[in-house]
Amino acid sequence: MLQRSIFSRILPQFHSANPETAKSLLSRFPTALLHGHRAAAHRSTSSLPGVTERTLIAVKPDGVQRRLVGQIIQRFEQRGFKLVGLKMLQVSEDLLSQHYCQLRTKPFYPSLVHYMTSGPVVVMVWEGHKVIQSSRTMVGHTNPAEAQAGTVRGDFSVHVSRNVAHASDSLEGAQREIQLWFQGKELLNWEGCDQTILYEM
Ligand code: DAT
Ligand code: MG
Repeated sequence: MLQRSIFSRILPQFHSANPETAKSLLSRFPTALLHGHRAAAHRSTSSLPGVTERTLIAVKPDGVQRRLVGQIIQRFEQRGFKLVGLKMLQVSEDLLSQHYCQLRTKPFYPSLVHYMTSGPVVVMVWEGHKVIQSSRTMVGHTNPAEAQAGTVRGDFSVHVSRNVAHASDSLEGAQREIQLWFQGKELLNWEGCDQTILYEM
């Protein structure tokens, strides 16, 4: 219906000058496009194994300060992953200590906390086939000096203490981090109209 209304709006002359022509054209508008969202709903991706895998991606304070949020989101969108949660927040030390609970004994932990609480972060949940593994590859090596060009860290950062983005590193890690950063109601289950193009259904 959305497509039908857009079609009607961009060609108003059909309606005013020749309503019958407009009606005829609309009736021939491709069913798959006209009812794309319904078709996708019928062939839900949720039945495909692994397609609803989710991961937590965060743009760290340096990434927000350097106005990299849009470019990082764009990489995940253009890859074909689906954004199901997004928010900006100032992280508390408590949340951060839970997030990085495995690093509490590391010598760099105090400076990591200082850096991560120095300004807002943008935290997201992305969904798709093997999104955890793929997003780790897209974000790149922990140490930007070793990160491949083409990765977020390899393109936008130089030092391990300011590596721009976070990506969950395993299924267990992703589930734990998503629950830590998001309430269930903040995550949206929605059918993308491109799912039948991205996946063999
Ligand atoms: P990753 O973020 O790639 O999962 P990690 O979980 O080992 O890496 O470490 C979390 C963050 O801690 C990392 O993104 C940056 C910081 N960090 C890791 N090693 C560091 C080091 N040697 N010096 C300073 N910061 C470090
Ligand atoms: Mg990690």
